[in-house]
Amino acid sequence: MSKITKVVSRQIFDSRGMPTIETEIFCGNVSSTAICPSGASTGSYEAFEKRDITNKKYLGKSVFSAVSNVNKIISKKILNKNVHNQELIDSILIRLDGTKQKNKLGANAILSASIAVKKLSAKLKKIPLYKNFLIKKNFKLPFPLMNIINGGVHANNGLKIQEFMIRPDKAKTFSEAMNICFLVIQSLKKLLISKNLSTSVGDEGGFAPMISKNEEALKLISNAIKKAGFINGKDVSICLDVAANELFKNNKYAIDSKRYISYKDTISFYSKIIKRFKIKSIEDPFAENDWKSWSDLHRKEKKIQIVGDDLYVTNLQRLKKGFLYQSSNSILIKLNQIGTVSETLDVIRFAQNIGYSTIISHRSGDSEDTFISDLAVGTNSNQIKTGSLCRSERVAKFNQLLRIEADLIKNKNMAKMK
Ligand code: 2PG
Ligand code: MG
Repeated sequence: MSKITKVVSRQIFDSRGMPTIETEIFCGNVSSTAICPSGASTGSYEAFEKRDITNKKYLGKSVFSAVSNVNKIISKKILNKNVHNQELIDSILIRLDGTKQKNKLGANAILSASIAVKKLSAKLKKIPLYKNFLIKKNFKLPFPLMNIINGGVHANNGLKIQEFMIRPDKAKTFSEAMNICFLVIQSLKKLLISKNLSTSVGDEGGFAPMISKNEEALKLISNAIKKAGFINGKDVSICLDVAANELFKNNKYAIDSKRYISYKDTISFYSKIIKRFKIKSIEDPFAENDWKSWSDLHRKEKKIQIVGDDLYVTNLQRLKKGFLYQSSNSILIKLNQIGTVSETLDVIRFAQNIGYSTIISHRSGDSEDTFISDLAVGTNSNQIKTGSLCRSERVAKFNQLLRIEADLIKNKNMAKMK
């Protein structure tokens, strides 16, 4: 039994308490559900998220029209289709919408159906979800890019840089990686308490203390790494997501203070903190259309992982342009930026072929859905960004990776870090 027999969508809530869409797909009495995540710092080339902007019931945030698009339009077209034929189903969804950014049906409507199909296919094959992607053997677990201080639009503390993360570079297994992150987070918590700073958290579970200087956050983190018994830049590296789209005006950037400075001075600022705090990875250092600044930084800081998020928006055309301009060496992968599983896999395949690292990512508005954990392992992506070891919607992804690790060990397929 592999024909889709029923498709049902409903409005539920995400981790910020905002409405989102969940779709359940059935083959007979077996079903799978998928929940669409939602971003706060979005790129303008992302696929369109449909919300009922004129409906005041949920202050313009409800997704009833997207739900209705699944229940009334999408369901009719995918009923009776073979659930294992993901590419065919996704191409039907893409054609049915017919617009470049999925404006008609909404990428949230389309993606919830697309992911549910992928999950149901694995369930019916009776294989773990991570075995239903590009990789068929030699699975590897990803390094967590663990968010430990939140700023930007994910917290209201005045910190300019959106995400301060750590990556446990010396970990040999995923469990060890989690252990290292746990120790650094607990060490940071102690430090914050000792300085009378708040230990409450932001949207992605990282601490959101009332500090407004990037340098202060970086000092706290390098101290926390040291106090936990690790060496910054060796055992554990500091990684950033600047989300510079949010800090860009009139061709200038305000990354480190309220003052807007030129891209050249911004590059000097990056070089300074890279050296001083041994930073290994910077995401979205510049705005989404500022291709030249990206290439200049990439050329100057060859050893640093430069990650395109709002720059590429998981879009093959934009990735190809970035490859041509040599804008970066890494891409952040977010399913809802493009809207279907198949298009996401195409981007991952292309990125890996050109030697980019692929980092599978959550959104700041997320849910208990753990699809991205399986996607990371199933595509041999060497990093995953899914928040901190706090807030159940973030922890759920890490817990799923621990289950996958256990499953691989059970099958004598030792989980190893890349
Ligand atoms: C990002 C993401 C996820 P948002 O910028 O990388 O951390 O944030 O989902 O708000 O775009
Ligand atoms: Mg980002």
